[in-house]
Amino acid sequence: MIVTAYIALGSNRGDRRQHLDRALQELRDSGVAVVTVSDYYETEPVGGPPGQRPYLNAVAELHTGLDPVDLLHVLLDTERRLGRVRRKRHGPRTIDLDLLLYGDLVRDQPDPIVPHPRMHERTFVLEPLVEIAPDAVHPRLGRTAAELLDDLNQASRPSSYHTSQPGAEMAGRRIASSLTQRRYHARPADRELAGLRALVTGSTSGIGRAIALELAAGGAAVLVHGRHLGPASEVTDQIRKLNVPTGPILADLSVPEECDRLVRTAWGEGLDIWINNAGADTLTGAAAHWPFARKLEELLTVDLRATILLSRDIGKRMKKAGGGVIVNMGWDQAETGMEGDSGQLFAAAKGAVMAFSKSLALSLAPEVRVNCLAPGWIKTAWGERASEVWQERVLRETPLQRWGTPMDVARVARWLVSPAASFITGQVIRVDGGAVR
Ligand code: PH2
Ligand code: MG
Ligand code: MG
Repeated sequence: MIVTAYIALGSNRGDRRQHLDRALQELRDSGVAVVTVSDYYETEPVGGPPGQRPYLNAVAELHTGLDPVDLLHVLLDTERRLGRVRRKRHGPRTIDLDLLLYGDLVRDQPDPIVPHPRMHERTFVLEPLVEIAPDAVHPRLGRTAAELLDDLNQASRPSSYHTSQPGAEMAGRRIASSLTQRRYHARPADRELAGLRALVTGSTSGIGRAIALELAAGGAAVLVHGRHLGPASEVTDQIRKLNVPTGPILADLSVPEECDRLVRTAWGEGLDIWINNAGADTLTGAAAHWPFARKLEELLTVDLRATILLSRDIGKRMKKAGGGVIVNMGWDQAETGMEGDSGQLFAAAKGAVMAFSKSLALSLAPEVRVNCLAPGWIKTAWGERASEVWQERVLRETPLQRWGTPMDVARVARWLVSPAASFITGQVIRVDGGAVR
C-alpha cells in the first residue's frame, strides 16, 4: 500500500540550500517518491544555543510503500550520509529530517511518534506545509494544516518579521557577534541572499561600495571593510536602510597581521560570501606622483598579497564549514595588454589575481566557489576626472559606447554569489561593455 507522508527538512550549517537539495535527491535514490517540495524558507532558529545561524526549512510530500519505522530509518540514514553528527539537542545541524504525517496514522510510541509531537507549534514547519498541502489533516487534532497555522498565528502575533538592528558601530568582534544574533526575515523572492553573511573589502567607495549595497539589497548581512571609520560608517548607514545587519571593520591590508585579524573578526559564526575588492589607488592623489617601483610595491602588497592571504584563510574556513563563495577582482586588460606604466602595473597585479583565483577554485572545490571579476573602463574616482582624450579613448575601446558604472559590476557580483550561479567556479568574468581584445 502506498501512503502519503510529509517530512520537514531543516539545515543551518554550511551550504544549507545544497544540503536540502541533496537530502531530497538521496531520498529519491533510496526509492522514496518525492512528489512535491515547498519553497525553501529562511527562518530564525527556535530554541537551541544562542547565536545560531538561521535555518533553511522546507516540507516535502512523499509517496512510499515503507512502514513508518522503515521510513524513519531511511530518513536517519540520509541524515548520516549527509554528514550529520548528533551533538547537542537543537544545536546547529547540516540536515534534519523529521517525519510529520504518515497518512492518517496516530502512533504514540517512539520511534517515530506520528504526527510529529511539536509540528503544530512550529511556524517553520506549518508555513511550508500549508504551501503544498493546506488541507492535510492532523489526525490527532482533527485540524488541517491551514487551520493549525491560523491557530498558531492567533496565539502569537508573528515576531518573526521583526529585524533587530545591530548595536553601536564599532570595529571588531562586537560587530561580528551582533550580526550573528539578529533575527531574519522570511525570504521574499527578490532577497535571494537573505540569511547569508558577506564581507566586502575596500567597500567604503567605488566598486566595493556598490557591491556592498547590492548584496545588502539582495538581503545579505554585509560587513563593510575600510581603513577609516568615517567613510565606512557612511556605507553602513546606507546599508542599514535596506533592513539588513551591517557593521564596519577597519584594517590596513598592506599588513599581513591585519589581514589575519580581519578574517578572524569577521568570521564570527561563519561567513558565506567574501569579496576581495580592495586595491591600492595609484592613480589619484599623492600616489599618482609616486615612482614606478613604489606603485608596483603598493599594488603587489594590497591587490595581490592581501587577496591571496585573505582568500586562503577565509577559504579554508569556508571549506571546513561546508560552503562559501569568494570573488576576487581582476582587470580585463590584464589579458590583452595595455601600453604604459599603468598598464604594466595593473597587468602584473591583476593578472596574478586572475591566475591565482583559478588555482584557488580548484583547491577549494567542491565546497567553496571562487571566481574573479575583470572590470573594464568603470567610472570611479579616476574616471570622473580623466581628460577629454581619455574620455574619447574609453568610448572607442568600449563597444557598448559608455563608461561602465560601479553598479554594472555590483550586479554581476550579486548574481555570482547567489545560488543562481551555483555551477560557476574558477572563472574570470569580464564586465567591460564588450571589449574583446
Ligand atoms: N529545528 C530544531 C530547533 N529549531 N528552528 C528553525 N527555525 N528551524 C528548524 O528546523 C529547527 C529550529 C530542532 O529540530
Ligand atoms: Mg527537527
Ligand atoms: Mg530531527
